[in-house]
Amino acid sequence: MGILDVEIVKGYIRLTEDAVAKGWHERNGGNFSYRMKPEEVEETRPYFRTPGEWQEIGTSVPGLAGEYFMVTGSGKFLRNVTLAPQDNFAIIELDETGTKYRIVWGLEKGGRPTSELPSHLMNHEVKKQVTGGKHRVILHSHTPNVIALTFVLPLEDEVFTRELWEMATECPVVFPDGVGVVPWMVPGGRDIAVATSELMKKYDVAIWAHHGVFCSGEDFDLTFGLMDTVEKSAEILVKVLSMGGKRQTITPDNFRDLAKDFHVTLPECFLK
Ligand code: 2HA
Ligand code: ZN
Repeated sequence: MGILDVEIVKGYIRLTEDAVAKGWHERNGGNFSYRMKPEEVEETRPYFRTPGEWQEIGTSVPGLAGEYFMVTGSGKFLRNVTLAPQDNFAIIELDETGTKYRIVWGLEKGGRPTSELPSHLMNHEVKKQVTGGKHRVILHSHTPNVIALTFVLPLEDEVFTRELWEMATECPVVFPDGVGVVPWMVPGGRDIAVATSELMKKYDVAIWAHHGVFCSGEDFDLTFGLMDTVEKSAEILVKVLSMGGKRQTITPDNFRDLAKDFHVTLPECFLK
């Protein structure tokens, strides 16, 4: 029995494999974090090493003080997570102020958590609060079709939500709150983290123009499934636009009927 036999660790690794197989993680592109449950921390604790030094997160997340996260390493290639988990991701612990972290497992050949750690942690902090602790997963992927659309569609939440909903009947059921769009910003810092976490108050999906997507969810299946649904819908839209555009589509009243039968609330701002 080793840490790689622990269920939650197996699940974490499996998601990286699936996301890489999708073509969302070229080179060191994209990153992935999971807010661990206390019992999962206890299951993995026997494998922890003497913790490293406390390091600055680069932002403040007091709502996550003392929590543990599994997180991919900065500059690490997600395709290598399966081959050498201990070198490519880490378990980190946050301090009691929510401003510092330290590595307690992994990244054995050196390195630090993802360059997008501020965005991941600020999203986790918001999602923990607005979902009453249910959401635990943040996945950032470089999904080609969504990225392509950010060069063509207006960078507005209403436009992206409506277009993605129209491309697959299940979309409004999978992400009834819609999707948000962050204009192009320098990645890796606090500013883009603040902008993204602001959108995460309303949405489970935040698109970074000309860069990629952040998805939040309760578990690995739901979060991977959300990213997959959004990207597939974007792929259909790219095909439709390439074939000369829509000749017919799902109408606002169709959506209202769908909402009734599937017991979801679709904000009217997306049905104008
Ligand atoms: O290279 O995806 O946003 C990692 C990233 C940065
Ligand atoms: Zn990225």
